[in-house]
Amino acid sequence: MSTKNKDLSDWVNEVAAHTRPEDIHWCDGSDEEFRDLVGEMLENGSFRELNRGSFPNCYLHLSDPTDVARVEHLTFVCTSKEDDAGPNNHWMAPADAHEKVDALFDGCMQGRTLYVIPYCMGPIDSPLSRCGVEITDSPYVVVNMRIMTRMGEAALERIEREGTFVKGLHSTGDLDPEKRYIMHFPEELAIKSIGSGYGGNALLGKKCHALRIASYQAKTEGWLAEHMLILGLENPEGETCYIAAAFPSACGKTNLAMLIPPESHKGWKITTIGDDIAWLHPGEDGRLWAINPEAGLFGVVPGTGPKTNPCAYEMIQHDTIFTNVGMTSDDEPWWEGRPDGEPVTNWKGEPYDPKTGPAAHPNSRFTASAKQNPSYSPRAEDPRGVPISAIVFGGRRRGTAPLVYEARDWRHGVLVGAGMASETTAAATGNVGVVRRDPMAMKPFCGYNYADYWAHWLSFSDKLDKLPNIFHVNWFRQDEDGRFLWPGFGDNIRVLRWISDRCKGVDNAVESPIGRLPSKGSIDVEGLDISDADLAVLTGIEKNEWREEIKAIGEYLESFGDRLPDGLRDECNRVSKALG
Ligand code: SAT
Ligand code: MN
Repeated sequence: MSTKNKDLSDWVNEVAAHTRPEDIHWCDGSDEEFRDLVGEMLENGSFRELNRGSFPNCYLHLSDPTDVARVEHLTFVCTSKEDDAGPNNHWMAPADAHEKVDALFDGCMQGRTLYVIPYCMGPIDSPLSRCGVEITDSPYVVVNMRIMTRMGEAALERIEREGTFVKGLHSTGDLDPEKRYIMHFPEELAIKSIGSGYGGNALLGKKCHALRIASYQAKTEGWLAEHMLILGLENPEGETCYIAAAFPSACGKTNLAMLIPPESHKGWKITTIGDDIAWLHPGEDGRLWAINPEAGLFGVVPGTGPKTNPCAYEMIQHDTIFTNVGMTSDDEPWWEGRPDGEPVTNWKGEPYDPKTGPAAHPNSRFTASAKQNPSYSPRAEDPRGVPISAIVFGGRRRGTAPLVYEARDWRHGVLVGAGMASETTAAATGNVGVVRRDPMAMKPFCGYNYADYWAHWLSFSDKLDKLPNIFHVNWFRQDEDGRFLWPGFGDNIRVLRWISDRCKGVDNAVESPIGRLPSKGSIDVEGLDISDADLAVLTGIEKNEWREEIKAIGEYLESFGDRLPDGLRDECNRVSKALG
């Protein structure tokens, strides 16, 4: 296989001359190709077959122990002007960045196969989808990209028809953390990533293309690329309300997108369109429409069990790639939160000893096709996408942020998103549990200056006739002793119902300086063991805390200087005044 597209064939030849692989393989995305690659990896030991009887077609990959998460300090946005990348990104001049990584790519594929992966982000026949080609020397990346994207022949046909595609060059290099860089060139629609085989650093269709490069493209083309799940909330009458929700990595997007309602909620159903990324476009009807650019899930494994996330638990019993979990004596995958089995080896392949840490790495992942999810919505394949009624922002906050509140209008909603903060998780290397600002959950993923990004968000009030309502939620409120005040998981549907009622104009809220809070009795807590006092804390605000919070948000926003849109500054001042 090769291509009629000259730009693509020239690029592949140029990369091959530079990286000097032994072979070149054009991926067609077939079952046979997948089986061959798996076979090769079983042979060279980078895959282990898991128990054929209980986990059919499941494989375990253990990464290099220094290569288990995204590396934000080694991730760069390389625009010609530093200010275009903004203080939210690490920046390098494009020429310097190319020089730096090109030296590392020199001869790096000797003795290896160079794989050409044409892929499409979004349904293959959707005008909202965008294509890319990833060149990699990692068969692990190929098999993951096959699950995560629409990969192979059909994507190549679309690329040949359209002519444009994002160029992503990847090599695992020698996995030396000192020689690891994830470089983005938004002006060239190009990515160069070397030295890591980990998901977010290596599956270039995901965070690198569908968020960093796409957010930049979306800015110029008038749409939004967001770190959001998309779910359908279906009521007993069969009506569906589509909700897009942004939370930082490892804060429960996958769980929320696949929620199973508790017994008390007969007739209610959640269907999943996407669990991580949403591309949002203004539709001809004046509404905001969303597609999920991905075709699979790359989810956190620990904590996945029949109680916390029954859908994910079911979907990973077959045809799944496990990365960095432990293993039982009968070759089953094992992770903290799996209700049965016992680990004998840990994620490093060593004998398991609880004294030396967990069996599964806290950021261990599963890769599985979205279609294996029992709550999968066929609307995920709809080329038009789904119409969004509500946008939800959320973080992991011990204090301050109530269970749920609604922004008074779009401009206020943009402030709510821009003011988001969350405790850090194991999805990126660095300290865990530190509160940091993570506007719209895009801190690691916005491919341009946040100030320009907020201005772009604000501009949607002119682009749409029917703006989605905007909300903020926090499932993680704790008391002084660290006890969680809200049960979370399946019971979060109670909050989603309040949100969907708000979108319909139901009178269920009271005004407060920070937005609309649930009125007394408006959140259904029937069957929950929750005290009135806890509920009051969850649905109320502490004005003093919020004065501090708004002050901190204002200071953070001002750190973006002159580029900060006036609308956002004015809105912050308005809320600050309202708090008195
Ligand atoms: O970036 S990953 O795709 O590896 C997962 C995440 O951090 O959201
Ligand atoms: Mn994510």
